[in-house]
Amino acid sequence: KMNVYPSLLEKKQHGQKAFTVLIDPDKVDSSSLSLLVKSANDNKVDYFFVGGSLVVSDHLDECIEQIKKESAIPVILFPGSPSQLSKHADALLYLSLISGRNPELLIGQHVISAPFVKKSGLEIISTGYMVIDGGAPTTVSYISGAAPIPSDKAEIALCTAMAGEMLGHKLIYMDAGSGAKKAITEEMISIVSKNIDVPLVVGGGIRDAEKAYRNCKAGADVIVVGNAIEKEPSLLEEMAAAVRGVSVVK
Ligand code: 1GP
Repeated sequence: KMNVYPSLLEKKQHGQKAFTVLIDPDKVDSSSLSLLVKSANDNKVDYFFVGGSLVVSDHLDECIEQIKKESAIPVILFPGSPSQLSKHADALLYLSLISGRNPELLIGQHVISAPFVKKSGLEIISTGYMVIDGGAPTTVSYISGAAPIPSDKAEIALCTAMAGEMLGHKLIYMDAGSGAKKAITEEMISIVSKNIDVPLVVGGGIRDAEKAYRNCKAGADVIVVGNAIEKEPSLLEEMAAAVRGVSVVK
């Protein structure tokens, strides 16, 4: 069952980009979720991320069970806190907020939740999580109590990602935060991706297929979109096509 990370590595080896839809359990009900999942199936979305900085509602489990019932697309937990665990998911992004200097989010919460995480049986994907300034405070930047990396300081992002990789993280996730005003620049994506070997996940404030395409060209391996698709579900199709369009066909 532990095959999400190997699938990411394999895509990267073959020059294929992955498109991920972020689902915030607070923002869907079972009928909107059904429509979204159907569209994701039709457009061959690669992964679902489920979670968010704040999950207020208590239907995370239900939401994931429904996705698993209606789709074969792997479900990866993207937890804002250790309470966002579900045994119905396929894998867990085990996030350490390496861009911040809040020890709780670097290691403290991991220590507290380790026995539960281990017992969950989920595939654990150690992820160096980097929050990049998105032009205005986002939920993640506020909740984390940690300064994001300034959007024009590509060299800070670069050194942070390099350190994260050398510390053993299996993924680097650069996130401008959900609903970010400004998405991460291609310049930053390009510098970081050229200097790490692990897959690079990029998300936050991606609103159109063009930006998704340019991010992939710049070196992102996985594109994550939440907000834009929540607001305009028809965007899913063009975005998935744009991401696939960058893949090297072999
Ligand atoms: C947020 O990277 C994700 O953590 C996706 O952001 O909702 O802005 O697409 P959006």
